[in-house]
Order: sequence, then C-alpha cells, then structure tokens
Amino acid sequence: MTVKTMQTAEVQDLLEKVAGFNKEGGNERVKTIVHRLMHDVFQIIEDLDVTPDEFWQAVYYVNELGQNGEAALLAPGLGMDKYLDIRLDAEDEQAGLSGGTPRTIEGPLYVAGAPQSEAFARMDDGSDETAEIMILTGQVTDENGQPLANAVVDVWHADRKGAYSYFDQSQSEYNLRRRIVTDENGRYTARSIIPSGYGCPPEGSTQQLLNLLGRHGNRPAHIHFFISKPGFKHLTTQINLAGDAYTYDDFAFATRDELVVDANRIEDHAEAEAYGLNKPFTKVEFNIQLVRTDKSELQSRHERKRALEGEPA
Ligand code: MBD
Ligand code: FE
Repeated sequence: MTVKTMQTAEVQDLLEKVAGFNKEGGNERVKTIVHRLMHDVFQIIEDLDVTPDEFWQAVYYVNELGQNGEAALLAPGLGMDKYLDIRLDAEDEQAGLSGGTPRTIEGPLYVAGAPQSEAFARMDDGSDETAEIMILTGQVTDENGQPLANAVVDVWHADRKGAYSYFDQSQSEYNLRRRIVTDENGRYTARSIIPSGYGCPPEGSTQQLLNLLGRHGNRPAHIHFFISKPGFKHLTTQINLAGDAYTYDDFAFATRDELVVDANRIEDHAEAEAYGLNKPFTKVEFNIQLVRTDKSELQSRHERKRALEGEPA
C-alpha cells in the first residue's frame, strides 16, 4: 500500500499540536526539535511504508534499550558520536582551531574523579598477574613542540576481558583509570596492563540491532584520553593498538589513522629496569599536541552525563 498523507492539513496540524506550538509554556528549543523529529519520523513511515507491526517493534525496542541501559552504547554504534566529532572538526576548521592531535569519541564508559598523581601512575591493581605489562608514555606539547608541564592526562581503558571498572563491579575502584599531571618536560608515564578490545553484550539491545544490520559489535584494543591545560583546547581522544583485528573495523567508528599506535614488546633488561620492571613488557608511546585557545568554553570537556561527575571526591 502506498498512501500519501503527509501534505494534508490534518497531519501538518497534528504535528504542530504534538510539538506544543499552540501552547504558551514549555521550551522553544525543545518544541522546534520535537516538531522536526516527529515530522521526520512520520515522513519515514510514509516513505518506507512502515507497517504497524514494524512500528510497534521499534517502540518496544526502545523500551528494552533503556531497560538495558544501552542507549549510550547504541549511539556510537549508529555513528552518532562520530558524526558529532565530524561537526566539531568542521567547527574547529571554521574557527581556525584545527591542528594538534585529532579528537575521537569519548564513549559511554568514563568515570570522573580517578586518582591523580604527578608524572607517573600505576593504573592496574595487580590482580591480573599474568597480564602483559604495558608502559604507556608520551609527551604533551603545543603545536610548536614546546613541552607543556602541568597538563592533566586523564586515562582509562579496559582490562583483559574488555571490561571497564565501575561498570564491571568485579573490578576494584578506579582500576585502569588515572589522572596523570605532566612533569616539567610535559611527560607522563603509566604502568598498566595491555587492554583487550571491547564487545557489545551479546544478548543486549545494541547487538540485537547490529545483527539485523549484518554488523559486529566489536572495538579494537584502545585507550581513552582526556587531555587538558588552561589556555589550550580540551582534547578527547583515544589510541587504537595496531595489529588488532578490529583496528580498522571499529563498530563505534573511532579509529583515525593518526591515532593508531604500535605496541612494542621490549625484552631489554636495562629498559625494563628503568621502569622498575624485572620482565619483558610492551611499550606504547603516545605524544599529544594541544592547540592554543583563549576561549574558555573550549578548554574543558563538553557537558554530558558521566559516572560520578559532579560528586564530591
Ligand atoms: C567502549 O569501550 C567504547 O570506548 C565505546 C565508544 C563504546 C563501547 C565501549
Ligand atoms: Fe572504550
């Protein structure tokens, strides 16, 4: 059946009432967005001849998505986080604020308030005794290569099962989450363990939809960063470890060529000892360039609901 009703006065009038255009109160911005959103939903139903059965499947899908707490996981899976990044990149370009290390998506698994230390942090709690030791180190500079001391490098990553502390209640508090303040040479160093890639919960709503798209729900092994220093653009980014099967096939579309980093096995005893280690380890180097700005709103991370954000430490 192909019926066309969108252009009728009845439907146009319905949309205006749905969005509260004929009412005084409420929020104008929300009205504008809901009007457009519902218009486009109606239009999809018309154009694609969505059946009542398909429509109600979608409604109950949204219910389950919320019950599973996966809305912020489906979002990157559908490229929405990536799309917001594309827009931020374009805005930077327009404002003459391009350059430096590229941004990539934050993801849904940050937890605010990780322990902070100067120059060095051990990130893992030592419970995974057979994990490959990772030394993650680098220098934060400005675009001219001048070292930036006292930059805050907020790092978080998954364990060997691809799970993140806090969301995985079996891990200790703030396991694999630290804030490291760069030293006088702009350097930071973390001792941690090599993370595994992430996979969407196999029985979850996100994976259910990905299956219908013929897509997988995997991310490569990766490490998240917020890097900030007053006077510089806040940077949200990640590195992907080279050689992972999903390095260039990330379900969340976060990989950028500049952010693929080698993980180098170091067998040399002297180098191990320099990091206080007595066995081989894997070294990951990530240098970060920040872009100067005097716009204070660009110097901190954008607002978003985050675990433990805004709570007393
Ligand atoms: C992750 O670890 C992640 O970084 C993203 C973007 C989505 C799901 C899990
Ligand atoms: Fe992640």
